[in-house]
Amino acid sequence: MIKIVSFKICPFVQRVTAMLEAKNMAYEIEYIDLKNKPDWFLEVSPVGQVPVLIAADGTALFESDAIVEYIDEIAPPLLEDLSAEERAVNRAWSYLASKHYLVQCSTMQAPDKNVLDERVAKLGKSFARAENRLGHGPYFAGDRLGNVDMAWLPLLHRASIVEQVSGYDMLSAFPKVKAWQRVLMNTGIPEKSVPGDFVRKFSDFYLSDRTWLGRGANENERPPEAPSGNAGGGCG
Ligand SMILES: N[C@@H](CCC(=O)N[C@@H](CS)C(=O)NCC(=O)O)C(=O)O
Repeated sequence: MIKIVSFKICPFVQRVTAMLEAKNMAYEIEYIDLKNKPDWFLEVSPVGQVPVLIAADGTALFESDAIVEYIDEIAPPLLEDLSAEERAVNRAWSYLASKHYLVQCSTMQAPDKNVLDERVAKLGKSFARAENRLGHGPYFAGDRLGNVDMAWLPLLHRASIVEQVSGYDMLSAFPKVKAWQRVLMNTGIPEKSVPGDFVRKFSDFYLSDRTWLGRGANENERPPEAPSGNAGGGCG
């Protein structure tokens, strides 16, 4: 069986597990501590990063782009009968999402409103591109769930948690993206692609007292406290 080497709140991992869930593929998951990487992990991961996918024959794959393409090759694609050009366009839209995972991570870690606004503006450029490209939905490609949906899912899932916990909606200017977010949340894939304690781990890290979002986006600003440990670490 496929094994995914994971870190609980990593969006690159979630992109991979979301694909596996969307395709109903069985997999095991092993969580590691990124602050104390085990030797066996460093031996199989040239870059020392998660996700790593250990294939059934023992081959270790790294880099989420390559892993997702591998998953697409070993199981029927979510969208069948796409031309080479359509597949390439979909990969490009997927890369656009994954290039912004760390931008979103750093946005959520903004210590004050000014920094948050700067980072949200950068992140918003990618949501604006999606807004311009989305059609009538419900999914990116219309009525069928596809790879692009799975690449954007970590961004949209995390934006949803931020909104629920802090009241701050980073998608408020993008009605089509917002509708897309609702549809993807309703697939159940967001919850299935993360561990049971995801919201707590995620909130402990990104929505703690050291971030503006964590101190209550809708409340008066209090000065940030000095960082105190970091709840197990995050991605960016
Ligand atoms: N380009 C990589 C990025 C993966 C990545 O940044 N993973 C982070 C966790 S979210 C990581 O393993 N960080 C540990 C490190 O860089 O030492 C991919 O797409 O798989």
